[in-house]
Amino acid sequence: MDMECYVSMPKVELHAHLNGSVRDSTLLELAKDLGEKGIIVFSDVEHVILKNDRSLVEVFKLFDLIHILTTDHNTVTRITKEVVEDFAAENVVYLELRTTPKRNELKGMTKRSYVEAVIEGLRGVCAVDIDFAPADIELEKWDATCMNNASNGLTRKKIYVRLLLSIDRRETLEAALETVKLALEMRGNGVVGIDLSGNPRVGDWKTFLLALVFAREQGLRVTLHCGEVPNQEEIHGMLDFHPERIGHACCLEEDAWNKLKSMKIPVEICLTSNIRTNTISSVDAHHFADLYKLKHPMTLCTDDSGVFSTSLSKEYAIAATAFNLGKKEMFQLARNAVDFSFAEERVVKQLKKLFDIAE
Ligand code: 6MZ
Repeated sequence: MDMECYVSMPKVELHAHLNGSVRDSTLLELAKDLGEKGIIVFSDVEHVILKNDRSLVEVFKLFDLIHILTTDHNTVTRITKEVVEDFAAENVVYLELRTTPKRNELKGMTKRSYVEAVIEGLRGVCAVDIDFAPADIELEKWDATCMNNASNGLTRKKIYVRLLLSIDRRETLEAALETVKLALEMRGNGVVGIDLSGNPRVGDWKTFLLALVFAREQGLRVTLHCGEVPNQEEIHGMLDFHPERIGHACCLEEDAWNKLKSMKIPVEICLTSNIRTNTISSVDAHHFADLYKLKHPMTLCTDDSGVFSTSLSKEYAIAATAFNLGKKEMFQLARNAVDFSFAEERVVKQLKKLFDIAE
């Protein structure tokens, strides 16, 4: 299969961080602008943005820089629109986009206004049809309009987008609870769940347990970054919490592996991210092969397509080559991801229909 095949195939993205998925060109433009205003020195950050090989430590330093560049309302709206349009352009039909609500007093930004700016970005998507469950639109009418476009020969792409709000491991329990409450309020605007992420060497995941339990009790879906570093006590604790999905699952020792496999928790696999950050030594050594052989539920994801210069199509191409999988297997892998999405039944049904048509 050539690259074009992976691009044209419908795909589902379940692990993409908003600020990790920003185009380099946008970051450079924003950095130039802040450079001209004397807020940063452009020549100091240009090579940081364009650098390709990064350790896990460097990745989190880069996020601190990206957040300086992106955290005002208009920029959050702009990057959301661009990220969705980029995924749609490579035929991602369902995107579960995650982002950490941020407070920035200098910009008059609260966690709520941050999320509102993200939603404004979804509203602003115009290159494709988008369904992000906005509270003020009747969804059946929306579906009908899109069908109408299709039957009138307007071959516009369509993407379903749902949001996860992330808790950063640097936060306090109070801040995490604020994020969960915000997610509950924003459910009508397509927020479907909570993610725990951030530098895995910072903080203790148990700090957030109460917030995660509260999220689950209130019907939000939960995914955790688990096993990006070899902290076996944390990995066991996370698995025992039984999240509905986990991200990465790289550094699990045998008993945790066995636990994960017997619990059948779906894994969000991020090949390029794991290799670039040296979490896994090479693609051949990646646990994808083991999980695939066992038919363990899993899905290919980009993690941070901007930071790691990748795309979901590229991740499919890498997996197909490394693990010797054909077109049929790759299509099935993409289709299986629909079952692990946190979208409502209506969307799951529509996506399954879409895959049936494309087969
Ligand atoms: C853990 C990660 C991550 O939320 O500002 N993030 N957390 N492991 C990773 N693997 C490399 N990649 C990204 O997007 C950026 C934030 O997502 C989390 C980090 O907290 C990062 O600051 P948002 O949109």
